[in-house]
Amino acid sequence: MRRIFTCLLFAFATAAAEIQVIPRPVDVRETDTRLHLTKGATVQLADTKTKDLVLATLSEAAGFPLVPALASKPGSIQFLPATTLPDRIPVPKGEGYVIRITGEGANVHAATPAGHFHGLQTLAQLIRSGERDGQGAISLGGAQILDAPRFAWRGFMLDESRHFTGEAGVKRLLDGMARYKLNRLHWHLTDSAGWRIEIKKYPKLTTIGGRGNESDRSADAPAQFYTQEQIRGIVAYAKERHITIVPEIDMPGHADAAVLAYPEHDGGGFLQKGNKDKWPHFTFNPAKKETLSFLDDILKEVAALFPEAGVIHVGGDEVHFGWHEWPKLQEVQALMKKERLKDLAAVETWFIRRMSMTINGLRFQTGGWDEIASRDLPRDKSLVFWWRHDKPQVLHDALKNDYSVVLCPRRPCYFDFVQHDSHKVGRRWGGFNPLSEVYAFPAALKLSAADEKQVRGIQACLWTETAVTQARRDFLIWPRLVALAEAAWTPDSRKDFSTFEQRLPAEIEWLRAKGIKPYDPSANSPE
Ligand code: TNX
Repeated sequence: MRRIFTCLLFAFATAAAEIQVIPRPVDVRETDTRLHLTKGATVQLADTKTKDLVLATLSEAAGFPLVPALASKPGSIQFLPATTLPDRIPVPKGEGYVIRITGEGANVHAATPAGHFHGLQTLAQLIRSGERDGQGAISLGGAQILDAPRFAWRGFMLDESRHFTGEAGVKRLLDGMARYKLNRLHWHLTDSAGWRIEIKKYPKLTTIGGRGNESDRSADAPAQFYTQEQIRGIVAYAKERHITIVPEIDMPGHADAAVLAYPEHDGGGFLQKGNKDKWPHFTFNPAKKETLSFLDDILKEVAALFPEAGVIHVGGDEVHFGWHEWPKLQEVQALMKKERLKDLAAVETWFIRRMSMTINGLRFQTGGWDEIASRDLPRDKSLVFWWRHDKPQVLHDALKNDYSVVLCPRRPCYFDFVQHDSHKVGRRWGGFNPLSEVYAFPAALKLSAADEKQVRGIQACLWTETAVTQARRDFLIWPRLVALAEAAWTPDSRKDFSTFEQRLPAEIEWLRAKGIKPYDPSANSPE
């Protein structure tokens, strides 16, 4: 009997030690006080700029409105500087924060607005899961939470070209990312199926290049793209949520939509023989001065639209100049002679270095898929995105050669792969990408401490060839992105898939309340 009692007590104690927060915080200590939040509870803000978002987030979590405290009056919830903590508690830095919940109130301490914002997300999750009494008051367990991210880059890539998401869908995605402390949206805005970013100097990029998508290639398909005004709005919306949007303009390959609009910049494509349904893979012309200036002009407008992106991504993936019949060979041979380039691979390197100089000149780092790691770019001004999971050597060489790297290998980070063996719509490659493998990433890579210093972070990528509708995109993204967020934030020592699975259902509910249609692993909801 006594043993049973001890076991029960133990089970209760461990259950109580798990708070309903994703990503799981670094250090949680519970105390035996309780905080009662009631209607009219007040919030003392750290700055008034973010007032509406902070109050809306907390009020949504509580189910009743919270009100801002007057400057002179401390609130039930207070956002305070890091320096106001008692001496014995380590001061949070950067994106980190400390939350203290006592009988008197909940205080969020941070050194930066991003730290306060992440603390806000934790507190909102705690409030939502707090105990309700009959009158709607919420009781929160006393706690001290110390938290900070493992990786600086916690990202998600969205392919807008193959199928277009649009403003409302992107804002909803940003809301979800913010809740789980993700901080980079890598925005794949151009590809062969459609050009989605308005460029004032070259309007046909969107009016012609924006037409259609992977499912509809008819010439009279409507153009789908973001105007510059919409982009500014979305960038500001993301910024308020401490998410940086990093634009990608894919070049020199994946350029069909652009060269359809401006054929004078066509670097020659190739039609795969015997495969008429495939689009030709057009490239930009590396040998034409006007094409390089055209791309410079585009990059200048992109830089102005994303002034705080830090990185402009140039793609650089899957290009092979000169496949099959190549009408541009003579022009390119002239370039090779002039620049002393020995082969077509050297032309690719020359091209990426040339565009990288433009980007660095605009004071951005050059991002690129892992092919750029062999282009000998300036290490401090470049960022390599490792995607070829079947080529681990590419990652190790990039690290050995001192590049900073974002890890997004197809397995398990590509969300166009199915997440359950019963799913049919989506890719597989010697397996698929279940929630548990996304969660466990990147432990299997066995990165050394030195490697990890060069790893800026991790990200998931959604390519949208098969993701035709928003419901489909939601199903592929969620809840895997929740798992990726915990993998990006929480140190290995605190990661635990079984508690994650217990914390997930409440978040599936939250996602549904936002109008998102996630896959539900506990019910194996149908595709
Ligand atoms: C390869 S991943 C690509 C994308 C495709 C993806 C899925 C990468 C850098 N390039 O263009 O969408 O495979 O088919």
